[in-house]
Formats: sequence, C-alpha cells, structure tokens
Amino acid sequence: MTDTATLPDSPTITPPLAAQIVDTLVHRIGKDADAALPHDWLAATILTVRNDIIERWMESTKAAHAAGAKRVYYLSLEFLIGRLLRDALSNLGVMEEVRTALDGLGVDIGELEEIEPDAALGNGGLGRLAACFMESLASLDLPAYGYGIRYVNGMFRQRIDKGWQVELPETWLRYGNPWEFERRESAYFIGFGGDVDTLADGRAHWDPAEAVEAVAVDTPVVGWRGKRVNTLRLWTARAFDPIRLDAFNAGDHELALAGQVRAETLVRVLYPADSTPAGQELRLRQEYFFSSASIQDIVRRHVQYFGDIRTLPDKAAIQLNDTHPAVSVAELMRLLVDHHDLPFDEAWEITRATFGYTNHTLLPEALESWPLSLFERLLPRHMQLVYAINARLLKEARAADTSEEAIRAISLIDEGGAWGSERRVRMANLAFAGAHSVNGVAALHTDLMKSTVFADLHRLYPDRINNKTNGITPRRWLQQCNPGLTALVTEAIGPAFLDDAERLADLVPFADDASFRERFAAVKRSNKRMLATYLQESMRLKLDPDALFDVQIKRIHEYKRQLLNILETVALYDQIRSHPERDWVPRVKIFAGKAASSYHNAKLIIKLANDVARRVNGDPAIGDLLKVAFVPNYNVSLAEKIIPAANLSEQISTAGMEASGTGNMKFALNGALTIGTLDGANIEIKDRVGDENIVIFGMTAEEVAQRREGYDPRAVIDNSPELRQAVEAIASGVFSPDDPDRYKGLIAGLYDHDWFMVAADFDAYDAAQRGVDARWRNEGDWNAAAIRNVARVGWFSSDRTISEYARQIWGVM
Ligand code: 26V
Repeated sequence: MTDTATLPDSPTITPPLAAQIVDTLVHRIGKDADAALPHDWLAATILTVRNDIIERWMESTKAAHAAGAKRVYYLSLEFLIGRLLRDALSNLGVMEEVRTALDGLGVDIGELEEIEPDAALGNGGLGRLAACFMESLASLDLPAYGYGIRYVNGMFRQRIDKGWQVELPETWLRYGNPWEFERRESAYFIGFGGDVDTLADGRAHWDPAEAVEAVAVDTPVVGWRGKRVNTLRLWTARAFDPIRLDAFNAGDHELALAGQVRAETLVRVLYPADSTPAGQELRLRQEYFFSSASIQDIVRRHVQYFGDIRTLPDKAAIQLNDTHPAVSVAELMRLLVDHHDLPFDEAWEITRATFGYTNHTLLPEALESWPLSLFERLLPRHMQLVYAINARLLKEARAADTSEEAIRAISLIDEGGAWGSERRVRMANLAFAGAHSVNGVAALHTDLMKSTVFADLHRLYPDRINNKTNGITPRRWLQQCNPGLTALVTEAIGPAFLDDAERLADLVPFADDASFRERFAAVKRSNKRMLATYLQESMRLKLDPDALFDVQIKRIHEYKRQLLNILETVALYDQIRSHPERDWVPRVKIFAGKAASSYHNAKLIIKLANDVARRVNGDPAIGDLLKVAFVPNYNVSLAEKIIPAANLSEQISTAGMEASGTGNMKFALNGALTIGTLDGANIEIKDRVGDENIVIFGMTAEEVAQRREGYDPRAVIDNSPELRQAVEAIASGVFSPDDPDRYKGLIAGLYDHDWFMVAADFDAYDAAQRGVDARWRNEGDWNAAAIRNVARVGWFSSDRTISEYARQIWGVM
C-alpha cells in the first residue's frame, strides 16, 4: 500500500489498495460493497492500513529488544488521544493514496474521518499532553510504552439544553475499536484489602481479600514518517471467576455475576479529575489497579529480557504523570522487597533511580491525598511501606537539620488538624520522595513549585526539581488540522519544518512580504469559512468569516476566567448599543468547554455564556458587530476545527494558576495572536514571539499574591464604570429574564471575595481588547504579527520537550 520498498519484509507485489480495502470489507467485516455502511468502510479502511502499521510495530519492538535498549514508560490515568485515522495516514505518508482508493470506491474519506469516535480518555491538558508525548516518543524513535486505563466510558458527551450543560455517556466503543489488540495472555493479579504477615527477614506476605485480573489492550502509536510504532497499553479488568455457578444455580443471578460487575466497574468511567478531589474509594482502586498492572508488566519484561532486577534503572525509566500513579512507588518497593528479596535500602535506591514525577498543578485543592484509614484498608502492605519510606525520609530530613515545621510539611503523612480532621497519605510527597527527578511544566510553574508546595522538600533535595516546558505535536496541531497553512509554509520555506518544527523560523522574513501576507490571510479566511459552515450546520448560527474570531476553548474553570471574557463581552455589547455610530470591529466570541458535573459555578458560567449569546445574537441593534457562540461538546476533534480558524487566542488565567497551558501553543502555531496574562507558558510564548506580537495584560503572579492582602473587590467594581455596568446587568437578570436571580450568587462571589481576581484585572483586560481592535484595523500589521507567531513557536513542539526529558531525566538519548 505504501512504497513497498520501505516496508520491512513485505511482499513486493501487493494488490491495489482499493482491492485490499474491499477484500477486508468482505472477509473481516462480512459485508459486500453494496451493503456496507459508512462504519463498515471505516473499519475496513483502518484494518487495511493497520497491516502496514503492525509490521512496523513488530520491527520496532524487535529492534529495541535486539539493541537491549532502555525503555520509557509513561504512566498516566488519562490519554486524550482523539481520532487516529487521519493521524496514522498522515504520519505514514499514505493519505493521498488512501483518499484516491476510497474515491474510486465511491467513498469520501472526509466522511469516514468524521464518524471515527474521538477517544476521550482524559479531562483536559494533562491527558492531551500524554497523547502528544506518545506521538513524539514514536517520532523521535524512542522505545516507549504508555500505560493507562481503557475506560469504557471516557469523558462525557456534553449537550447544551436551554443553555445548560447536560452530561451524557460517551460510548466510543459502540462499534468496536479496530485499532486495539486485546492481549489475553498479558494478564496480572491485582489484590485489594486483606492482611499482611510480616516475615522475620523484613519481607511480608500479603494475603488480599479480593482480586481482579488486569488484561492488556494494546493500541499502536505511529510516529512521524512511520519511523517507529510504539505501544499504548491500556488495562481492562476481568473477574477471576466470571460467574459463581453455585449462586446462579440457587437462582441468585445477580450475585452470580457480582464479581464480574465489580471488576468492570473499575474500568467503567473516567473521573472528572478537575472538580473536587475524587474522595471515592473507586478512584484509589483505579489508581492502584493500573499502577500495579503496569509495574508488574515492566518488572516482568525486565527480568525476562535482562535477567537481573537490580539493573532495572539502566533499562527502564518510569515517568509518573502527576500523582495519579504515585502508588507505583510503593508497588515497585513491594515487588522488589517481597518478591525479589532485595534489602529495603537497595530496593529504595533502585526505585528512586527508576521513577520521575511530573507535577501539573499547584492548586492546593488539586493535590491528591488519601485518608489513611482508606489507604490502609485497601492496601495494607503499601501502607507499611509508606511508613517505612517516611521513616527514612524524615531521618534524612532531621540529619539535614530541618525544622519541626518543615518536617511536618515533608512527611508523607498529613497528621490532620486540630479539629479532628483525619490523617492522610500525601501522594505528591510520596512521588517526590520516590523519584530522582521532579519536574514542572513551564518555567514559572517550576519556580513556584520550589517556592510554595515543595519548598521544604526542595531545600532537602535541591537538585531534584527541574523544568520541562510543555509542548504539542506539530503533526496533529499543524499538518493535519491545517493543511492549507502547511502547504503555504512548505511553498515558502520548503519541507524541512515538517521534520524539525524549529525550522519554522525560516518563515520570519515572510512576515514583511506583502504578497505572502495576503496568501496567509486567504488561508486563515478559508479556515474561518469552513468553521462558519460547520457551525451553521451544527448549531444553526450564521457567522461572518470577515469578523475577528476571538476564541476561548478549554475546560471551564474559575481560574481560567471565562467569566472575565463574558463580562468583557457584556461590556462591549453595552458600548455598541450606546454608540452604534462608532467604527466597531466586528467580533465573534467563540467559547467551548466542559464543566465537571459537580462544579456548580462552572456550569453556571456555561449557562451565562449561552444566555448572553441568546440575547446578543438576537439583538437587531447589534447586527453582525458582535456574535457569541458556545459550541457544545468540546473535544480534541472540535479543537482541530476551531484552532486553525482563530484570530485571537484567549489565555487569561489568574497569574500563577495555570501551570502551563498547551492550547496557547496550538493557537500561536496556527497564526492566532494571544491575549493573555503572564502565566504558565504564556510567558515563554511572549519571550519567543516578541512583545509586539502578543497582547499581555493584568497582574503578574507576584502582584496577585501581594494584592490578596486587603483585596476589596467591591471597591474595584465600584470604581470601574464598565465592569460595574456589566456586573449589575447580569445580577439584575438582563440576560436571564426567565429567572432574574439566576446569577445573584455568582456575582455575589465577585463582590465578596473574587478569589480569581476577575475584578482586579478587568480594566486592563478591557483596554487590551480595545487595543486588539485597533491592531485588527491594520490588516497588514495584524497578519505580519500572526505570521511571526507561526514562525517563532516551533520550540513548543513536543519533540523538543520529549528530547529534554529523554536527555535530562530518562537518559535515553
Ligand atoms: C485539578 C483540580 C482539582 C481540584 C479543583 C481544582 C483543579 C484544577 C485543575 C486540576 C487539573 C490538574 C491536572 C491538570 O490537568 N493540569 C494541567 O496540565 C496541563 C499539562 O501539563 C497544563 O498545561 C495545564 O496548565 C494544567 O492545568
């Protein structure tokens, strides 16, 4: 199907691709071309290209084995992969070939791409980063495995019903999943609860009360140019006894199947990790389930290939994606001490040398900890090991002359408060202690890690914290989602940037070339037209592609300040109504994002965006000067449609709160200007694109921290006529005539504490937006700035990020 000469061991003569697809359709799907539905064609196409992928996959695996290569293991409770067909075809370089073959069969490849389910096994940035990393690992030809959970229901599907978010289950596996391979032989025993017998030699025998079997399901991950194919190994759960026949025969059919149901419950649903810390026992069970299966698999592979468990750190680098897999530290210790008979100290050396830990948020409410009683009941042996690790850690701290207050902060155990709050196991401290590297995801975030949550651990281990600024894969986020821009850039500077995103810098001089600017603007306009058509069809909203497309798409969270954007929209609406004669820049405000189902204010913000949209869009006095769109069901595939069409990228979090952001990078790479605060990776984007090519406003993280002291939001609101007008309009029910009190509580929160400093940054934001209007009127200048963004953000490729991890943390490059 592809150039056969490059295929390992493939026969030199293969039937034409169209014939292969039809053959697959008939023999694998069991349908003929006349009876086939679009899903059948999709499955037949995937299964056909998969053959090529499988061969490369086996080659990659064999080569790594033959070389005795060190492997990277990326443990993550979330992988937000999205659709895979276009990614695979594009990375294999067979897109046109497959398109032509399907054309010949009367099948539109675009239609097939659209019906592929979007695999949403993640909440947001952390999960999407894991998916970008997997792609870059394969593209850089690094042998790597991703480990996670194969959720039957991933991220919920969002419907907007009368402006409210409604959550529906996403059934991405409904038609099966032609990308995956169940490996029934790769199965592991996962125990919970029970008792521990401590043996005389320090080892222990754990006798779990309950157990399930973890079964591997593998998905190939194709790197750029098909160089390498790695494995994403997701665990599913199976009961050891699929049915209790005694119960069944006694007529209790539910009890007979209870074990299987319990096992399936483990992998049923993805937790909304960004609402409240899931205090649920099930969440801890999920974490241990996938950690144990993954660590057992890694240890099994190591012993099988290399014989001696003591060389593990030379051959395996395990990266913990946040603290969700942190129990892996205790699990590896358990295997080394109890199963491989290593002395505790030696096991600890090996463990620390093997693990790296990445932190993705500093918000205190997001730091995981488990009630000690729950941890002990579910994982009694791990509890003992946590105590033993803690004793060692605190001994080291005391030897380093650490204050008692610092000792309390360093301890793996939160001793609980004076009000009888219970003792808890701190997963971030466990991950920190059990890893040789602890990294943040943007420069500012890493600095704040050192000065805030990990200050005392940092003093004890000053060399451990390091920065790895996030990145995104330019294959999905430029080449695949924006073929128009990719073609234009290739025409201008040649194809080198396809293999090295930093070569985009060759585009810088073209920002001053008027004819190139026009062609660039034409590509952007065509992307906007496509988005407008899509939104017209999907939500019956008519948009003017010549308006400024101003976009904020991301999880709905108060710290991300969608409310700031909505308030500014309301203020602008009021201004346009009061002064219709002025020369307004026509704008389309586009919002999309999901709110955790338990997060009341976030859901109210969605409703507010929809209420404002209804009022503004239906106001004849406004016409096309302002439109507001809340696009339902934000996911990876929707982002791929919206980002290439954006002119302005909203990255307006309260400074110090967004660890990095990665959407910010995607927009800049697609030629949008950023309006943003000095937060997360925005700072590094500014440093690269230059102050003149980004719109920065608002308080710095330091200023936010200082301002909290004595902050009086009411005074701020009263002093800003625009803000006050907007806030009062919302609070008095202008946008919710059916329920005038709807936003009373939300607005009262602004007056009362305004934790996210919306009021404090409002005037600066509003002024920055009017500055954006002024810039937009100078088309040439705007396009030049947009081109400079594209040219200068190649550094934010996840290839760069992964090479830094590879060299500085994993030792594999
Ligand atoms: C979790 C929680 C839980 C409690 C309520 C507040 C809250 C807020 C955020 C989170 C998210 C935690 C993990 C996460 O997704 N972090 C994101 O990781 C991205 C990749 O590094 C990064 O770009 C985002 O800035 C960061 O929010």
